[in-house]
Amino acid sequence: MSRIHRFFANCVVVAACTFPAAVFAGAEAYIISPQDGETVKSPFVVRFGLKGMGVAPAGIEMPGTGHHHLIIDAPLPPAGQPVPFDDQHKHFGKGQTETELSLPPGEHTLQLMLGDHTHIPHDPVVASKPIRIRVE
Ligand SMILES: [Cu+2]
Repeated sequence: MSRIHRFFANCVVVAACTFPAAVFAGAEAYIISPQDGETVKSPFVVRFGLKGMGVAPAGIEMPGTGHHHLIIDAPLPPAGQPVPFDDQHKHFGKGQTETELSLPPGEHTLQLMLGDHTHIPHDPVVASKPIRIRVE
């Protein structure tokens, strides 16, 4: 086990690392699918992409990690406070990197945002561009 792996393993065990939820340089969240402008049928799968940081379950404090939030038909929630829990703000606190979604027919926007172990957006915010999709 490398030193860095051992460090992260220790963090998981004690879940009490004192490092801030640092954002790694160049961190980027993006929606792999569907594509911007795509027409889909419910239910459809949304795949989450993340570069430069890692995914960790909610509650696990580890530098350079977070969990995904899918923002549906809503603007990005405010910085510095927990992401709301409702139908427009879905949390993937088990560390999921995809989800199956059913939305009513029509135009919708989807945006991905990373949050830390307490569901607070990173600073600076790590979020995808919003995509527009059409549900048949
Ligand atoms: Cu969350």
